[in-house]
Amino acid sequence: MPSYRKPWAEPYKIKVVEPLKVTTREYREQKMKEAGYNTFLLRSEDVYIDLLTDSGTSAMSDYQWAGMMLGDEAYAGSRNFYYLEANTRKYYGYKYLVPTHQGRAAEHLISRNLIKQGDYVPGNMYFTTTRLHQELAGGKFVDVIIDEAHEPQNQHPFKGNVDLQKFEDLIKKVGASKIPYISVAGTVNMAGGQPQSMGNMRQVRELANKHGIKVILDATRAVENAYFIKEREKGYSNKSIEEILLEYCSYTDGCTMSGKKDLLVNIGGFIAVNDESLFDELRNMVVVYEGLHTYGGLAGRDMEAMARGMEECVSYDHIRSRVEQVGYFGQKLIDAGVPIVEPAGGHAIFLDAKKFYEHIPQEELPAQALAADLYIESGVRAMERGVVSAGRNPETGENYHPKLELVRLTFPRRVYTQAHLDVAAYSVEELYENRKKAKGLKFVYEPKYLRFFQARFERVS
Ligand code: PLI
Repeated sequence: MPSYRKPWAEPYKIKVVEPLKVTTREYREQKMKEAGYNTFLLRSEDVYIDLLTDSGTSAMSDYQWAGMMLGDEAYAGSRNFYYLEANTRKYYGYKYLVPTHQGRAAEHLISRNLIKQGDYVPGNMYFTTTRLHQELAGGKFVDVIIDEAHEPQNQHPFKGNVDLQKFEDLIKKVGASKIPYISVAGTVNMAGGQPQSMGNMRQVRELANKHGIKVILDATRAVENAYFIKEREKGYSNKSIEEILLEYCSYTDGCTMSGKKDLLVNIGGFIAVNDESLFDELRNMVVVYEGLHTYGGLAGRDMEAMARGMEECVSYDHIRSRVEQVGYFGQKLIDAGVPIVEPAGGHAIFLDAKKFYEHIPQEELPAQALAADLYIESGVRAMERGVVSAGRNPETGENYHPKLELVRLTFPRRVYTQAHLDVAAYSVEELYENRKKAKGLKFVYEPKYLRFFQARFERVS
């Protein structure tokens, strides 16, 4: 027997490669300055290892690419739509499907349909686009996630859980008639990719039922959530990912989906619901904003790739490798003493910028500065998930001050090897050793909506 632990390997081999460009520090410093210290404004060709997002950046399989050739590009009634509809029923269990071009389009439609001016929408932490659509529809988002989710080093295995007491308190305070639905995500992106337990989802359903409140799932990374349930929750270790996913969704009335994550495609999304009259409304509205209800802004080939991605993403070997790759990276940073959100999330590792750059106050945007510095020092691209992403309260105009001030290193599925991860981890560790030299940033341009995408900054003197 060898003296070391049995290694694991990616459950795929590489058929097509895309060369990476290696640049110098001086070059990157110049590019970061030109991009206003916002990693979203860099050109991708200037990035070495791109950990900006796992959204639409995954590698499709040969099976998915083969499916692209079977695109039925009819305006109405494409066969790829019916296949996607059948697979959505099979894997997620919802009766009715409305395709959309991506997740935020689904959020737009569901928010416009269900939320009235003055309503409240509780949720297990906000997500940027989700909350914005709720607000634009006249709603007010209320965070009802458990307190542990806001503590980076808290080891709770299900930091994505809804705090039922907070949910009940809100119902008592504003009345159930002002709460059209609770917005539940599994996993929870802004909390660090943390999962929600099945038991918690079941209890959310029970409480919502008592008051006639709908439960709408953000199913974007529900397969990753199912993997954590299998690994961590009593009674689920012998169930398949498919069984867990179906049970999880069964406690909800419908979902919005960004297919660009779990579903292994570069574009695509949908809404799926069980209620026929809601479906009728959504199907009617999709033709105004997206396209006919059998394509919703997608090409037939995109729907085919997404339907096939659904089949692939529930494979245990796939999802285990995907989540464990993230865990491997996280463990390397923990071993090196770098402060991260623990336990490791499903799609990303989040650096705790408040601790990493202890000397930079939150008003000087430590996470934004850290993401910029990481690119300059190593060519690794990450994303701010702190005060810049949180934006402003639309009523008061004040900045939201999230407890979590994070930098997200996000892993595209099936794209990078363990060697890339080692290089990225080394880069973070090196930056951590030199952290004392770092300086903060200030806004020089701030767009009105989702400011983190296009804002520009300069160094504070
Ligand atoms: O990027 P979209 O419009 O396909 O999906 C929006 C969206 C909805 N919910 C969740 C949990 C997301 O993570 C999400 C998009 N996330 C992005 C772009 C990300 O980088 O995490």
